[in-house]
Formats: sequence, structure tokens, C-alpha cells
Amino acid sequence: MEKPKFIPYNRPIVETSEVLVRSHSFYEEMDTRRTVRLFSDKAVPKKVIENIIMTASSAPSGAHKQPWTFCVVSDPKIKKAIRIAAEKEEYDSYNGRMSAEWLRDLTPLGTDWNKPFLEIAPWLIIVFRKAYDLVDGERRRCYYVNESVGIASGFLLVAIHQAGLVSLTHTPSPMNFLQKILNRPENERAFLLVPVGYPAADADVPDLKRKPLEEVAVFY
Ligand code: IYR
Repeated sequence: MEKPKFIPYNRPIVETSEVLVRSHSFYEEMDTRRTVRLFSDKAVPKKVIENIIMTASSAPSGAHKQPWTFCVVSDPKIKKAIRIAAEKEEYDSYNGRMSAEWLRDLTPLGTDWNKPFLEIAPWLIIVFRKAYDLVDGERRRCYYVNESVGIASGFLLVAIHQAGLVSLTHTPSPMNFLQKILNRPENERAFLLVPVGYPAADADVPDLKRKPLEEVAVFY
């Protein structure tokens, strides 16, 4: 076995009073994040997308395999192909595949099978998870892939919000059409589709309330 190489962890210690301030102000900032479905077509520089992807890719992952690929689409022809394929699946889902309970649960969100944001948002980031790694054509294991890619996707959403942009976690189901349209290798599976951009001038969001601490945490 190779000896592991360690380096000092020397991020400066933050005073507890300052930790309190920072944790509260970050919570307040994150609490203003909303899933937005009405996008502006206003351009966003590619460098911004590169920065938020590097933030996402800084997430922890099983055995540090970073089992993800972020596919980024701005080409209108590819966006259109994705929209057509996604709306076909969504139409079938909303008209028979989803249960009555599921449809009822979605009523407050006002969603339906129409997905215009797939063409309007300047960027689509499609997160792929790697079921396994392919190194010179050989299979190598990845670990806790769903957990790892879920955490990286969370980082991605935080980075988008922090930059001042909006996003939406879109999960057309089934999603294998994305693997085909984007010509991904056999080890990659579509995980999440995240349009990124500025909100439309008239964007509105459902009037949702978040659960209070007592409902989401138990202290022992
Ligand atoms: N994937 C569909 C349906 C949908 C499902 C859930 I759970 C949501 O929170 C929102 C939508 C769609 O994107 O419309």
C-alpha cells in the first residue's frame, strides 16, 4: 500500500462570535433562494458557469472519486432537442404516469408538462453521475454515487444563488434521452437538469413556507 500524503489544514480559526454572525447571515442569504421557472434570455458569461461548476466539483465524494460530469448546453439546436424530448416524457407523466396523489402534491407549484425554460434560459447544466469510472476502457468502482452527486448538485445550486442567478432542479422522467442527445459514454447516467440564468422581469414563485427548526431537527 502507498503511504497517504497529508498536508496541513491551515484555514484560519474563526472566533465563535464571528461563527455565529456568519452562520446566521448565510442562512438568511440561502433562505432567499427560490426555484424559479420563469427565466430571462439575458446572457450570462461562460466564465460564471465555469466558476459555479468548479464550486460544485469541490463537493466531497466517496473515496474522492468525484463521480460526476457537468454537461453545459448553450447551443439553441441542442436546447430545442432537449425541450422536445423532455416535454414528450413530461406529457406522458402528467397524463397518466403520475399518481393522483402526486399530481395533487404538485398543484401548489403550478407545474405542467410545458418546459419553455429549456429554450429560454441561456445555459442548461445537465449533471451526470458516473455509475463507475472508465480508465483506459477499464471499469473502476465509484462509491456512494447518489450521495456524492446529490451533494455536488446542492453545491451547484448554492453557487448559482450566491452569484445572483436563479435555477431550477428539473427531473424529467425517464431521463435517458439526455444520455443519447449529449452522446455520453455508457458509464454516465443523467441525474439532474439545471437551467441557469437571470429571472424573467415578471417572474413569480409559489407562496411556500419552509418548516420551522422544530419540525426538521431533533437535538439529543
Ligand atoms: N418532473 C416533473 C414533475 C415534478 C415533480 C416534482 I417531485 C416536483 O417537485 C416538480 C415537478 C416536472 O419537472 O414538471
